[in-house]
Formats: sequence, C-alpha cells, structure tokens
Amino acid sequence: MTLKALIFDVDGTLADTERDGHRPAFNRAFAEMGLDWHWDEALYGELLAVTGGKERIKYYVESFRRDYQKPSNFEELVAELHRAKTRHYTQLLSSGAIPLRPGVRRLLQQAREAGLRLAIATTTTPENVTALLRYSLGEGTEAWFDVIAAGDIVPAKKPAPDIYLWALDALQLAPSACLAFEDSGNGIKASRGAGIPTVVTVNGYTDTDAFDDALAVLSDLGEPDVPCRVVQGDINGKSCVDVELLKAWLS
Ligand code: XBP
Ligand code: MG
Repeated sequence: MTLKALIFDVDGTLADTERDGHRPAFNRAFAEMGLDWHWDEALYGELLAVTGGKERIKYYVESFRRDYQKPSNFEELVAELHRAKTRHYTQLLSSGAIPLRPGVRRLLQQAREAGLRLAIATTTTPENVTALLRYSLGEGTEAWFDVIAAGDIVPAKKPAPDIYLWALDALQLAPSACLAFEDSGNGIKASRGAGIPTVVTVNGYTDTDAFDDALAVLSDLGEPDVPCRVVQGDINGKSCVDVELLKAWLS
C-alpha cells in the first residue's frame, strides 16, 4: 500500500507535555479552586492510566480520595476545574515552556515536502493542540494538518480506537495507507485498534508499557547528527526516522 498520511498523537509524542505541562496545570487549577489536591510526578504516572483530563480528575477522586465528599454538582465542578486547567496549560505553552521532541519538526517538514498528508488524533482538548502547534511548532502551522481530531468529539477516549477512526473518516483514507505515531500503551491500543501501523517513541512515563504490535519502538525520532535509540524493531541502519524509512516500513 502507498503511504498517504501520517497521523500524530500529541501528548508525549509531539512534545513531552505531561510531567511539566498538564500536571502543573492541573495542580494550579486545584489550588485556584481551594482544593488541597496535589499531583506529584509519581502519582501523575499512575493517573496517566486514564486518558482525558476530566476523566483523570474523576479517576483520582474515586481511586485516591475516597475521603472526599462529592458535592451534588460534582460534574459541573470537574468541568470548571478542567476549564481552569486548560487556561493554565495554554498559558504555560505560550511561554514556550514545552519544546517539540527531537526529530518532530524535521519529519513534519520532510513529510510535507514529500506530499504526505498530516493529521492529529489526540485525547486532549482542541485549544491545547492549537496552542502547542502555535507556540512550539510556529505560528500558522495548524494549517499543515488536514485533520485535527481532538478531545470530546468522540465519547470513548483512547485506548478506544474511535478518535483514529474519526480521523481516518475525515481523511477518507484506509488505515493501511497511514502511519500513526504514539508514545503510550493506551495510544497504540487505539491506533492498532483502528488498524493503523504504528511507530512508538517512548518517554519516562511510558517506557515500560507494552508495544508488541509496533513497527518500531524508539527513544525519539532522532536527528541525523543525534541518533535515536532503538528499543524494538529495525531502522535499517539509519540514525533517525525519515520519510524513506516510513515508506520502507509500510512496504
Ligand atoms: C493525552 C491525555 C490527556 C492529557 C490531558 O493522551 O491523556 O488527557 O493528559 O488533556 P494521548 P486534557 O496522548 O494518548 O492523546 O486535560 O485536555 O483532556
Ligand atoms: Mg500520548
């Protein structure tokens, strides 16, 4: 099958957003609303088992704060907390605090030059995607992506395949004409569940997840002069992931 499009996860894949982006933003929202909740780095790793910010807050309350008396408007409170968290997170991104991961900008540029289409399939809120692209990739780069599938447009978040199926439908492409880029066990379950061959770049929160079904598992996408580390699979003697390698994987 000819490669037509690349579909990228955002959090953990385009940039390491979780530990120093989403996590402090959640904590600022909790403090702002007078809650004594604080998610340290280790606890946040456990909470990442659940994708989606609102879903994660509810999981925390149900599994870690059984002492907490939920008010009758708990759903509204979660929604308000999440809006505050999104405000803090996008503010953080606007300061340029979160750079793209190695090789991301290079591969996106190469893919565009090679005529490949680009898409995004993420659990996070659309405003967060826009902010990351604007402040980390550059003003106007949202237009590089034909499809941005994000947040609550599908009710079932990753590991359900729904967000990828939504993106495929919007692209009007078969899964076998695409490659997905993911960083987590939940992410690859979603992309493979939609039938899309998947490349994984791990990070500190996901390097012990299971990726049996990946085309390759790498430390990052690498750069010509800063090679990536291969955890699983074969990158044909290259130092980094490029369009030639992606095409070879798909054939
Ligand atoms: C990302 C997530 C998200 C973010 C928070 O998962 O799990 O929940 O942590 O985003 P993936 P929101 O990388 O697999 O898409 O708070 O905006 O939901
Ligand atoms: Mg991710």
